[in-house]
Amino acid sequence: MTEHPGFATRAIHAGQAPDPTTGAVIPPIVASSTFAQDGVGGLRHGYEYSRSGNPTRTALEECLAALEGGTRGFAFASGLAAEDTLIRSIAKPGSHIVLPHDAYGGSFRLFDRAYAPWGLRTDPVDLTDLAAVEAAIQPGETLAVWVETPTNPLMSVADISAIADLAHSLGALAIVDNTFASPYLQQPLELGADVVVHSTTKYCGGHSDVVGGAVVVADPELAEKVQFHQNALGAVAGPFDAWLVLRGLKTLAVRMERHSDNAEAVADFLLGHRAVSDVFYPGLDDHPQHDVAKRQMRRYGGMVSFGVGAGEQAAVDLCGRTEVFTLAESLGGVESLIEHPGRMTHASVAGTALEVPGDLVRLSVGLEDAEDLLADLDQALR
Ligand code: P1T
Repeated sequence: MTEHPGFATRAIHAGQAPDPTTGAVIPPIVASSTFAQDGVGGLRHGYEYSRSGNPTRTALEECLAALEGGTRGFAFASGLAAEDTLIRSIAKPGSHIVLPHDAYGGSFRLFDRAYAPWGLRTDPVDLTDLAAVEAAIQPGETLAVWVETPTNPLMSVADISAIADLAHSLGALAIVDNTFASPYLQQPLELGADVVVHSTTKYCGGHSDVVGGAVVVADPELAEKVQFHQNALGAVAGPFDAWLVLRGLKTLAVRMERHSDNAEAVADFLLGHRAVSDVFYPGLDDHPQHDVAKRQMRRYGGMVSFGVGAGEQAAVDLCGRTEVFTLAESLGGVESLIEHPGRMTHASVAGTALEVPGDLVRLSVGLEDAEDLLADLDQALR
């Protein structure tokens, strides 16, 4: 490869040199759980057992590290498994973590319900308010600021470099969940963050056919801790899953361009519709953090949320009336999806500080023809 290959070149080639034995251009799915040794401890290419390391997973991990500009990448069985392994690599009982007050419900549930009994302390904060973030960081106690940007489902945008600077000045790490933007649209490590996490189930995989997660770290010492815990906890990506994500990554750049084109058209359409009260999309000039988004994102991605003026029941009914948009959880695939966060993806945070508005509808805008997407929304809103 050239000395500084571009994003699409890295997506197609990093970690994926043709197989030295057969010349296979695409990394094989190495379905072996174990690897023959030439005498005790005589490992052929460093592989001994597929929980510790697997060649297909290595290809994905190297590609992820190259795309995020990190030292090491690690692939997991799901986004939440990635988050869990990262947190258990760095936290101990009593550790304090600042969370976004509008994070993905499953991430909040992990911290609030699974970790709280183990003594981890968290504070949900509006990450768009830097004074509030500063006030929430307890110097010497706060381990990290957990950033999700844009957030799921309200699409608020946090200033990654400002938060990383603030966190570092007070002795904390900055961790960014980069799932909504994908590494193509946003590069948190370059902006000063220490760690990136992904649900690779979403844009990285890109075809709604795999559940996976990733951690990419900048610091080699932290990488060693994550590597130890990846093996010790064992929630690794299987070889077939790793292969699917790797295949998805090859087209990430072109997909994100088209997702952004289509989502911009959808956001503009919704903005002009009388049944719609609010449109949440960072690409809109009147999005409250549009300037920050413009600075740190290449484009604004495929996720659009909106409020239905007639209220919660109207929002729920609308979700059942679309035909091109499929009513389903998840996001980031080639096909468009619609969902009601309050009753679906974010039902687990009802009654907490993270409860989402009942009239909110979330769209994962796919790669279909834009005019078909607009016509579908138009008939459903009528
Ligand atoms: O589902 P999983 O691969 O474990 O990833 C969890 C996760 C982490 N971070 C963000 C920002 C996410 O959106 C998710 C998963 N989200 C959905 C399933 C959803 O429909 O919003």
